[in-house]
Amino acid sequence: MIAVLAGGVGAARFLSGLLGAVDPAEVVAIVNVGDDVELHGLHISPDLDTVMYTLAGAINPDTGWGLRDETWHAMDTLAQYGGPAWFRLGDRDIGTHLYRTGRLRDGAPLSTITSELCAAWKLGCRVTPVTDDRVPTMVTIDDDGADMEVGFQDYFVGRQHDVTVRSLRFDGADAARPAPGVLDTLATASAIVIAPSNPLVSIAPVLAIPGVRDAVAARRDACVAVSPLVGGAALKGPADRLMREFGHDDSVVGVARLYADVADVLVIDDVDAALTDDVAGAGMRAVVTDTIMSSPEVSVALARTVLDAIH
Ligand code: FO1
Repeated sequence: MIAVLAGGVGAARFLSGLLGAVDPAEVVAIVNVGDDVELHGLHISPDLDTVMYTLAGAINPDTGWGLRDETWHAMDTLAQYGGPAWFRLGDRDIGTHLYRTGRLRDGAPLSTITSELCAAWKLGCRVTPVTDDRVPTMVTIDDDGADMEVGFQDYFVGRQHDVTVRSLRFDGADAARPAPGVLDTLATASAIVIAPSNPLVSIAPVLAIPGVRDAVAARRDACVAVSPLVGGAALKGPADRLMREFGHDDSVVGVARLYADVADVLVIDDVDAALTDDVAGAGMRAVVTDTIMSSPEVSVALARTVLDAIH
């Protein structure tokens, strides 16, 4: 088994390359649920859906989230009434949230529902939330000089992550339990990969579930991380800005310092090759390659390099 700790878009692209490099039945994606949000009475799991839709070949290529060939009639109607339409749910995507929410109301765990959804999309690999419990990421932002705590999607989409973040909290994480199979998978996987996702708001909430960080650290020799920062910048999202705001170096060296206790190797981009020794100084062996997944071929090549780094 190859376990992949995953956030959204970057992780989904990496996973798609991995499925081109190994037997999909060997892959388990362990996905962040800190981004999950309840809106209109619906339970939305953006990272799970981004991974699922990408691996199904159904992702919207323009946005990187949601479904391709989407229509927006429900949101347009909601907006017509003056309802909250800031978080855009496409008409087809709403079907996923209706199914998930209905099954949650029936008492089914999120991991079971995720397996049902992935089976319906005929995915060859396993996708699981890191936990079946609710662990919403809460973001304290600077609101005109005052601290204000908001939900993750309020920060990320509502405010376009264009605000100063003072602190982050994974609400309920201390009491959460890993989803069935997560700890066993981490204990027995031949490789653990930390996908190129935001270390602070995508991977940290995965590692925050009790037992997960220890399980990964116990397999440090089998764990490889892929840097989401390339030349000091995030390809998508606020990873670089958040790294600076939290006092970390906004480079592969800062990423290495965050992961050195759980992973042996950090895969960095060619443009960061000169930082190889600094990554080593931070406690990780650097492997240099093209990490910008601009085509399926690059994603597959990256996945092969990642696996070669520990085997
Ligand atoms: N991101 C946006 O920037 N705007 C949206 O309106 C939006 C809606 C949305 C609906 C469903 C879904 O699964 C994801 C959605 N996202 C949207 C993406 C999401 O907010 C973030 O990309 C992730 O949470 C960060 O990983």
